[in-house]
Amino acid sequence: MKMIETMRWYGPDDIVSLTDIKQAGCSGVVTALHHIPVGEIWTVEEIQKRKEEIEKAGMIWSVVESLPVHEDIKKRGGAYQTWIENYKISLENLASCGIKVITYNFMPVLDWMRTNLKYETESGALALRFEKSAFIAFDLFLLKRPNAAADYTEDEITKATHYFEKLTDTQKNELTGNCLQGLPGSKDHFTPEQVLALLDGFKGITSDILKQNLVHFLKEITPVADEHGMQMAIHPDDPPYPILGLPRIMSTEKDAQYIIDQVPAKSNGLCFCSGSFGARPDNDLPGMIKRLGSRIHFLHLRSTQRDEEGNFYEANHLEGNADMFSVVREAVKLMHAENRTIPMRPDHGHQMLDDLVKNPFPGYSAIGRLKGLAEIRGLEMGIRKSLF
Ligand code: DNO
Repeated sequence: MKMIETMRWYGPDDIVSLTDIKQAGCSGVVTALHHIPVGEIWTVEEIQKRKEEIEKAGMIWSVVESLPVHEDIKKRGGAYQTWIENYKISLENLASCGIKVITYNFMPVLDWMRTNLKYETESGALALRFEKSAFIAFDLFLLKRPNAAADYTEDEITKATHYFEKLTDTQKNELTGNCLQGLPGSKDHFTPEQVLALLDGFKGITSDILKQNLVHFLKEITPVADEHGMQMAIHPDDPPYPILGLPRIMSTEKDAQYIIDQVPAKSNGLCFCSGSFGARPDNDLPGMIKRLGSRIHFLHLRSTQRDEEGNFYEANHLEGNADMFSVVREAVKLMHAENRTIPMRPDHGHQMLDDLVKNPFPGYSAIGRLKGLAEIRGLEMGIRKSLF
């Protein structure tokens, strides 16, 4: 049993083409209908159109990433019941087109967060980085979130203040732009005003409430997913801890286990992202694969390099803190034990070589991902041949 190799494709506007993905050796594509507003129904017609485009390029649409969850569902307010009903219809429509692995996340307001999208690594290739002082400086002095200071220690605030004092106006704008990236697949940025208003909408939503809202959502949608033999794959929080005063509830093994215990439906599982979980030293990545086992429906393979201050950057796929050998070995063993294949994608990649003069979606350049995929492919083959 071998992992199904895929790459993410952001659709027709992506500068990385389906031909590029095919040449990287992928049999599958991971994509979403990014042009459909969050909450609206994905029609069979729209799904089919995208599916045919992928099949014409000689691959299959293996995984949806993401079928996004409307913010009202996360708050269990507004028109959340309508959005849940729409979600179920989108799932049915996807299933009727044969697309059955669905990634989503339950991070309020923002998806992943980095402070630097062009961090120069030792080789000269560029990586995504999260620097704590930069983020705190953004929160306190650029976003100016009310009461933000209460979330940080005195020492953290002093460091962030020093950091901020050294920034030029251009650097301040860049930091704001990096932190306010729009949702994946969009080239639009949020404005600080928009984000402050969205954050305000989550006032009073504690981590416990958000967890209950996730459980409620899963209880609603998993019967539909089960009926159609689908696999729901929740993506972990990135970074895996609360930010901007928002709760984050999918950051650890305990968090994943909690939703599985609460909603044991067969379809309820996760997208195991070694990069997101791995940004926390207390997440034992290979152990998590072993224990979460059959609940792992999709793999994002990437590594981060952390430092003691809580900063991290995205390392080469086989380097950094994630023990990629053990991660892939556990994945190989899991597939063998359960006699199934798991789709995986090399998550992110450095911006390098010819991609340095292009403008790819952050983390999704062609060459860096190609390199990551090739390295992981070799690692997997070596492990498989040595084990079985
Ligand atoms: C970042 C991605 C995430 C992921 C979503 C899933 O590169 O891994 O944006 O797609 O969180 O819903």
